[in-house]
Amino acid sequence: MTSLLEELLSCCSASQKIQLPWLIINSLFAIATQILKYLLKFVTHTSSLTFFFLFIVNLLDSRTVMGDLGWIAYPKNGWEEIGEVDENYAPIHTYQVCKVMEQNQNNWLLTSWISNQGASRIFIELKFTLRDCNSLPGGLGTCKETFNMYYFESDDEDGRNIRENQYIKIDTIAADESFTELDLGDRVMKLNTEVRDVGPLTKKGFYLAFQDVGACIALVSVRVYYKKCPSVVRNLARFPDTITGADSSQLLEVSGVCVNHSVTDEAPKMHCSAEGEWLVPIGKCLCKAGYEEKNNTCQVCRPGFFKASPHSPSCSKCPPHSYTLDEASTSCLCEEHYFRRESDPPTMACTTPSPVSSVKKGKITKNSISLSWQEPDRPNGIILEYEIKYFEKDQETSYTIIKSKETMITADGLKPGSAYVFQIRARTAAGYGGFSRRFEFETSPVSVAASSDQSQIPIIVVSVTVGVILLAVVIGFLLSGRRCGYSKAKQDPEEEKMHFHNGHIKLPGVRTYIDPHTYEDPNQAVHEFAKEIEASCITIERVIGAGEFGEVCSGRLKLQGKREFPVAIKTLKVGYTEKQRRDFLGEASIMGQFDHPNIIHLEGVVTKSKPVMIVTEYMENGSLDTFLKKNDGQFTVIQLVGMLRGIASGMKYLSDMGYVHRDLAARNILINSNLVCKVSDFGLSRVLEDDPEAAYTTRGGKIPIRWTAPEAIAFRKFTSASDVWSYGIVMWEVMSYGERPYWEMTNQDVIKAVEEGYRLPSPMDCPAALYQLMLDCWQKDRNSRPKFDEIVSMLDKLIRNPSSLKTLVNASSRVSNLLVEHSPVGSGAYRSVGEWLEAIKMGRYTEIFMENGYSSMDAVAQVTLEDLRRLGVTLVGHQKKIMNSLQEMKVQLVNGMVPL
Ligand code: ACK
Repeated sequence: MTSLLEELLSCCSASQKIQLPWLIINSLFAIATQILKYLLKFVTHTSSLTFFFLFIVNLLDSRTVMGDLGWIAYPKNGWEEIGEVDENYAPIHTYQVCKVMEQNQNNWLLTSWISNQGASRIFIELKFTLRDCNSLPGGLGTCKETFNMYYFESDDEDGRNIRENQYIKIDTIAADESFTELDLGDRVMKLNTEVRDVGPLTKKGFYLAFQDVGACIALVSVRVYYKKCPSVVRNLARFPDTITGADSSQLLEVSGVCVNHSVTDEAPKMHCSAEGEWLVPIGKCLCKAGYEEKNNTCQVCRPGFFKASPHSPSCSKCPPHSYTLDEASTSCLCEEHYFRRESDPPTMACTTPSPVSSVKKGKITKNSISLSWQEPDRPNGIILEYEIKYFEKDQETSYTIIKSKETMITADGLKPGSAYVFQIRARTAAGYGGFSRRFEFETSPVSVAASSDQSQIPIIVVSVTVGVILLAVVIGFLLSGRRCGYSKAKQDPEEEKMHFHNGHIKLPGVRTYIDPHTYEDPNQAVHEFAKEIEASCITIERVIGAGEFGEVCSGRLKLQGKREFPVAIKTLKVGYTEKQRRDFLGEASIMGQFDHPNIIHLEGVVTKSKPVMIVTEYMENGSLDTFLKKNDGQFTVIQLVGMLRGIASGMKYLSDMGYVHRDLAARNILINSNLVCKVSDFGLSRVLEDDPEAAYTTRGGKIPIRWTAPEAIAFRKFTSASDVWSYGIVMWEVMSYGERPYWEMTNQDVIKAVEEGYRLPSPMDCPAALYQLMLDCWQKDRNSRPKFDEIVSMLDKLIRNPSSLKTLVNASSRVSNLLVEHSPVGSGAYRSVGEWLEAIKMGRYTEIFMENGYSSMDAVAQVTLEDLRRLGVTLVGHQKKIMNSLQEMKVQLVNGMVPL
């Protein structure tokens, strides 16, 4: 073979001709590998788009095998190994064959047995050079520019002697670039890299074979590998090393195991893609009570600190007048002479009693006793309310609690002629004081003189008593509702836990959003729901944007006993009015009530110094709409669905809490470096709620028409169902990478078109199942729209079964679902196709359009996406520009915007 090459390439020896270039390449490999390593280090440290690191496991790399590869070539004069070593004296296993002058070549090169180590899909990367047949002297009719790759599965090494026809063909391998004598002269090496994958594999290993049928090839390296998703800890759950699935589109659902000292909140799961990437984390673990999260682990609360429930974010210092000497405390004990009610939260301070001392009886009837008392001398703060506990004498186990802001109450529904015991205590911001001593009063006895018929007495007594009790129950219920009170007899242990908010009974375990406006003093609401942070704990680093009330900055927060971490800081500009301060902090009062992985987390507020600040978790990738526009076309459908799933899950939480967002839009979603989306911006709802005129004068000036359901625009019917409509618009924004809904149509035209039944068309390349979900969210009848929990389940189903996302909305149904009916584009807007294309900066396609019969605007109106592709408009951005412009023209026409 060498002599043949010498003839063919007359300047150098044959081995030089093939080896020389790949020796250069080998050194280039070494340099490139080093550069790549540094780059990877740099990227993983600096990129805000940190994806999980993916793992490739080599099963064979011919470049790193030190000894004999053990490959077999036959016939013997076919493939031959070049016995060279590199600069480190490591053998370079390159095989070459070049029988281009001889007819009927059938040269086989068999690898040794390769164990697949349990992988069911493996990848083979070949690096090779191939001689350009045309550059060889004439008359070489037999010269080929391809070779074939085969495999044969076997559980052990016995399969070596199998026949050629038992091998299964993987592919014919062709070179992207073949080299000529000229390239060799210039020392230009055209090294080809081809990767093929094989699967599903069912045995323990396999052989590879390379068949040459008359080409001039040097096989420089063969690398066989499989991919796996590497073990990670995410949301406090550990996910094991997971070998990717056999199918190239398969997503393996993997369950995570909660790390030490953590408990399951929602079953943690992630999906391992065929590419070895972890995608779409679902669920999470939480550090159990007494432990807090640090660096993906749960660390014990130190003595003096406690954490009452897995849902509390971190260990807190024991509240005033309480202590704990143990690690992992879930609550703190009150110091001597300090008290806390059993049902008080463990965050409440222990207080010394300031007890109510003088209690006077007022009016007494046979069923009621009125009491009044004096505020304690040293109340230890402002008294927020009194708690009055009373029970029938000697019946202490069954008692009633009334809460009152006044210093008097009337206990009714009592038995006539019975003694009742009363105790009163006051509550300040620091908690409850001790109960007063016991005061005993008696109801009046029933008068029986009025009855003339003695025999009727028992009946009358019974019916009066029953009537009185029923009346008392009804009155009691009405009163408790009206006063948002807590009056409940302790008959049923659950009942004592019941709370009333705005007249609604709140069931135990279901948290409800409390509108900060229901507080007389908005400052009280802020401090109830948000932690006060000392300004000295915050380092502001840079301004990242402008908020409604002042600048938004990024910075770091260092709380005592905690690691410093990045935060976003919203500031209230100087010279604010009291109303602005109230509105600004109102957002914190709302945000502070939420605790969900898809809702932006409030760290706390600074109100005691200036500037007033709201501190939240930092979201590296900022707002979703800007992020998507910046990364147009760069995510897989599964990644986009993962984002949508997160938003839906956050919205489900808000709707369960009874909170209606009213301004759900991609600009109000923040996204972090793990592509987790979180709902933010809890400001607008307040404004709309209170001011009937404000529907059209909210902060941007207007209600967000394009995102808002028709019933909310028409008669301000904002509900979770109207949030679902907005969610559909967010889906559309996400799938179209931040496109503006309804493009440049005016708000009035949008309202009109939607009222007339038109809806946004499907974004390009959108899975049909997702577009259908959008249309469901945009049902005119709000009761027919899906609920957020249904949306979450539906998206979960799609994620679990990615093949269901493969059916895309095709071009023809895109057209039938256009915002307007399919009407011809008239010649009114543009006089010629050229003028139109120039106007949208696509003038380069004018000639192609004209040559293919699209010479009039009417003809252009029929263009579909497929037509564009056929015409050679292959850039997705250009396809979008042209299709969107066409849609706009159609919309404008129907709305009479464009003169015909
Ligand atoms: O798109 P952005 O970078 O993301 O610009 C806006 C800007 O501040 C004004 O709202 C950014 N922003 C707001 N809250 C946060 C946050 N928690 N983390 C990171 N960026 C934020 C937002």
